[in-house]
Amino acid sequence: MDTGHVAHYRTHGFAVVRGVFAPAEVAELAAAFERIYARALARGQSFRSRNVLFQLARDPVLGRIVRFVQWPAYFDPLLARVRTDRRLFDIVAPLIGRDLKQIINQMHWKPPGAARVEFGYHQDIHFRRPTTAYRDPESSFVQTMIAIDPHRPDNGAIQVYPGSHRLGRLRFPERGRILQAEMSADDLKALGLDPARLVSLDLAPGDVALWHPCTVHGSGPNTAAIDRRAYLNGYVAAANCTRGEWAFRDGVPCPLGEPVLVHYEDLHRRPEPHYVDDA
Ligand SMILES: O=C(O)CCC(=O)C(=O)O
Repeated sequence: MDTGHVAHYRTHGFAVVRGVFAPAEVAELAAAFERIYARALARGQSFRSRNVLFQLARDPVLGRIVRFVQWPAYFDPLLARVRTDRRLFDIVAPLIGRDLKQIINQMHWKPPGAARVEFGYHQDIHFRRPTTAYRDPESSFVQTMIAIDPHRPDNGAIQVYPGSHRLGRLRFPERGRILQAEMSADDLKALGLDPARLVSLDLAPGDVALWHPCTVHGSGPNTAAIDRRAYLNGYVAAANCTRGEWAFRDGVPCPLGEPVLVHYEDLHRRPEPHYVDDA
């Protein structure tokens, strides 16, 4: 694989690798997104079963929608295979090594016309909790995202702030959960950042984007007539994290077994399936 993305990532805090997944593979993934969306929506309310979370929300335009599903790889063989795909390893390993755990496995949707699907500007590093589980998160974690649909400004593409990975942890204005916050230029200005410097991730289906845990980013509503679906897998250098599912041991894919602690603190106290609040 061309490793040009490594230099770009180190300089700018993000990179795009073009054409990683072939059209037929993307079509298979898109079918999985359809299937899982229908399954999540059929619940009628957000739902958790151990690490798997179906997060629904009420959109002012579309009514009830699914915003994301966490850890679909536990129940879907295709998504399980892709999380340990060699190509994702080849993208991430030059940055954080060959022994990798995974702490993000997430499907994101922004259905056509959906208004309330923004992610306010943030740095992922603030969500690597508990902080005691992570050593040196700045240089140990990489987020990846596979575009399922064309990913562009009008359907809610991610906007990244180049070079912000070198700014350390920024103190964002308190706006509650980022998935309920608008992408506000004022948040950037409050931090002394110039909104004109933002770059929109412009992706074709099958492209993989990656970004650093301190890279400032957010994404807006979908005002287009097409979907905006994306499959996110976030990896961490295993030696620097006591949480997460093994993904690769010395480059060898690790299948999922019984769930281990990732984000859901009550995994062992409340393992039974239950409804949770919508976003
Ligand atoms: O899908 C999106 O636009 C949000 C992605 C994001 O900001 C994140 O996962 O940190």
